[in-house]
Amino acid sequence: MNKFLPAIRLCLFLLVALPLTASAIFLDQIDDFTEGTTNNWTIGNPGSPFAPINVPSGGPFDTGESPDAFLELSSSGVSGSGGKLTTFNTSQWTGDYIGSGVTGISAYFNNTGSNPVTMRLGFGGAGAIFGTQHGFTLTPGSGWQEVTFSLSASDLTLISGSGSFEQTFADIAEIRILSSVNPAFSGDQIAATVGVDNIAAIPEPSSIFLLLAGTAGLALARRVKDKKSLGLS
Ligand SMILES: [Ca+2]
Repeated sequence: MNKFLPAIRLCLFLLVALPLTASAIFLDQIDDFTEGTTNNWTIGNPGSPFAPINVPSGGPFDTGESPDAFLELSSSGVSGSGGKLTTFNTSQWTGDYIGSGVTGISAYFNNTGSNPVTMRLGFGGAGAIFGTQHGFTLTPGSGWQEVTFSLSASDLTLISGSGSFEQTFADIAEIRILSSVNPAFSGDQIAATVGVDNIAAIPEPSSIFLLLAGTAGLALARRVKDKKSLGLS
């Protein structure tokens, strides 16, 4: 056998497989920052003192013995790079939200700075930019708070562009985490420090309810069947 054959096969496999495995949203995906990286969350300027960093301990589920890493965002509040609390991701949070059934994003935030922040998400996709209508205001010293952003059309505000909600969320190119008093794609200029963890792609609450209702219905049906088989009903 050609001694280079395994290497050639590997190269061919990578050529075929890599584009398929390249970043795309899927239901239940989660960024928990255990790998020690920023999971592709960036401000586009890695050299900036305000670039997101991975903090190895102090996350929401830190037990001391078992450290919990998280992502820390910071901003200066001064005009120029790093002035606004905004981070973006053009990797694993891109793609078809509608086709993958992702209709919500949950995350944990911790305001460790000295100014209140209002956390929101922004989405840039095919033909339009949307921002979450509801923001979550966290006062300094908030501790870790879990929040859920609904991605229903009625819970999103069109920021710019003319593409529809359906077009945009079928082909998201960029998502942002930001602090802004109003729905936006770029944060307010603010001096802030915020911890982020467990950013998760979830189905809408009504889907979870239906799933639970379905499970409860199955359990009930099974009990009735068991009773019948025991001659109890
Ligand atoms: Ca974590």
